[in-house]
Amino acid sequence: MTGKVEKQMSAEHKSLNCSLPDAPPNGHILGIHYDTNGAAELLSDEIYFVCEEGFRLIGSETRKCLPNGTWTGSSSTCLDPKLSLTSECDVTKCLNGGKCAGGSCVCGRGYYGNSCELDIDECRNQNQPTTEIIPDDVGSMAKRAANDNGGLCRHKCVNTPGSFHCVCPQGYNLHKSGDCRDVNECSIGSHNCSRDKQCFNTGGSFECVHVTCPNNYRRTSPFVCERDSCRNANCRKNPIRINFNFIDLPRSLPPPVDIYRMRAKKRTIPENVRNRFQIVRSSHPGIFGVKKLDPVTGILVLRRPLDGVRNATVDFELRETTSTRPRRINAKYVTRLVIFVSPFDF
Ligand SMILES: [Ca+2]
Repeated sequence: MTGKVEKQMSAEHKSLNCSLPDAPPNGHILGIHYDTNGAAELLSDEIYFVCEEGFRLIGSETRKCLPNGTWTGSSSTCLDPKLSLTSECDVTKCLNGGKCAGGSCVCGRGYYGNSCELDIDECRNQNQPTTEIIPDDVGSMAKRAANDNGGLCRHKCVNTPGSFHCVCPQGYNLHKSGDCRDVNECSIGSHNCSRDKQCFNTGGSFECVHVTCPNNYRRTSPFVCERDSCRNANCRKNPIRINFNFIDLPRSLPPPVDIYRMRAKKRTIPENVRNRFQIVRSSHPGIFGVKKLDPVTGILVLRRPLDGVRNATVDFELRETTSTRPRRINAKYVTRLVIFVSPFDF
């Protein structure tokens, strides 16, 4: 039975308005309900083709009705394995590598239409969350890629006649799965950092980093500044040590996320001593917060999205105090976190 089917789906779906294809000879279409008047109604936006026993399905097993009134996939045929693929073919009719079977064209990968004259735009479904509406004709590699990252390509999909290819931004290599993998410029030596700086790899790029210690501090290793001996009380209020750490984050990190863990060197502390973890300086107040995991461990947490932030600096302090009166600060240690945010989600 053929006819035009219309179905009003839930609010987020548009009305389905696809012409129902003919059931293949020696086969059936599933996913359609016929009322007592013989009117067809789609049970969902998908239909399924099955062949009678002994016949082999050629073409799409599943087709989905798109909002523009067309079906994904290509026409389906139930082929009698006893018949040759070309027995009834008009070889000039099926284009782009399509084969004729049962009087109609079974299209090669990347094409659809009665004569396989139409190119499947694989990139149209790039951002769909599942493989469901990717035409069956798309190769299994593309489907695997779609499963990996919700689209055929991680970054950009370029449709071509009968196929497609993926493009990555500069600073990334394209993987065969369609994923974009960061180039580590620091390990392959393609960075241009001068000798007095260190290369730090980031998503899509790299940074040349250098630590300058504040006055009255001495650099004791590439990323550690230790306070010199103090001559007055004011000096003793400054942190004993400043550690520098560099962090690379993707743009769309969904908060809350633990960013950095700070542990006191003293794993056990006397009863009258408390460790306090806090942010004492931040380039982006409100975006980061602190939680205390246990008496000796504090965690810097991303509390708000990084949208638009490219670089951030946070001074994360461990303050050791006496908990009995008179309260006294025994020591302060600061970790200066320099955070680089990738312009992409990967
Ligand atoms: Ca990089």
